[in-house]
Amino acid sequence: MAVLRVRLFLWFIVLLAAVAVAALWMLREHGLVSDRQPGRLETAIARRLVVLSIPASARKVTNPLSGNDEAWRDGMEHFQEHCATCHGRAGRADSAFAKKMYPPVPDLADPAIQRMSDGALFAIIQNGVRWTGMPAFRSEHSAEETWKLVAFIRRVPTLSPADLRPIASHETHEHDAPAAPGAIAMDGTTFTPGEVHVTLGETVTWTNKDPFPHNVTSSAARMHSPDIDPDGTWSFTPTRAGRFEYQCTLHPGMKGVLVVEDKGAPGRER
Ligand code: CU1
Repeated sequence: MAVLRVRLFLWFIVLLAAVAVAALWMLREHGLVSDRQPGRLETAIARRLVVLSIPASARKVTNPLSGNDEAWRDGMEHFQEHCATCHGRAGRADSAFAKKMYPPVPDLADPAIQRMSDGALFAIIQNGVRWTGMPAFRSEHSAEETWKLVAFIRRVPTLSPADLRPIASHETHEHDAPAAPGAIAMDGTTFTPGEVHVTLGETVTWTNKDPFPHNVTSSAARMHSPDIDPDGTWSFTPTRAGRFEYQCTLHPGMKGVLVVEDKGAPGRER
């Protein structure tokens, strides 16, 4: 018995040393850059560890809103506000950040994610995942809101563009007066609408609906906003006609187009 134990212990040490050597080798080969894709083994082990870290009792809980066919819609609204920045508007990890983080942001339609139980998804949203970019939302999302998010995650694999669209129109209804032609929302790290046409002399107003700052920058249009805080607005009256691409310098990939038409000189705007 004792011999067996010593043997097991020795094997354990050998295994540990092998892991350490492999880790060191990887560090020297690739450094700690974050825009690499982890290998399949690493992904599988990490996902397994995440699930194992959730108490079995919590994992077994099923979504109390599973009978509610509309819960995912509320979840989607919430998702756009808090999660889309990293997870993408449709949860498909197509945001500007997704592939540049380590571990990368998972595609929520991935079978490996969909196989997780309701309770596991709930726990991940509430508690976050250490050593990843996933924050703990416990203090901001009530249990009900979190279950709605879980309902939305279940919907991700079959989500259609039409499912996503109503929210944009619905949101402008809820939060604001009817959208003026020169009104642009900054929502989910996206300029909406992405392309806006105005006439020279008209004022354009950006409203930040995200919980973090954005700006509006285009040197061609001589347009340089300060960082616009959540719920803040910024207005600009173009002084020259043309088609201007602009962006938020805080979020590479967050881009929009402003077309300023000079009605006095038709033909020039195109
Ligand atoms: Cu931004």
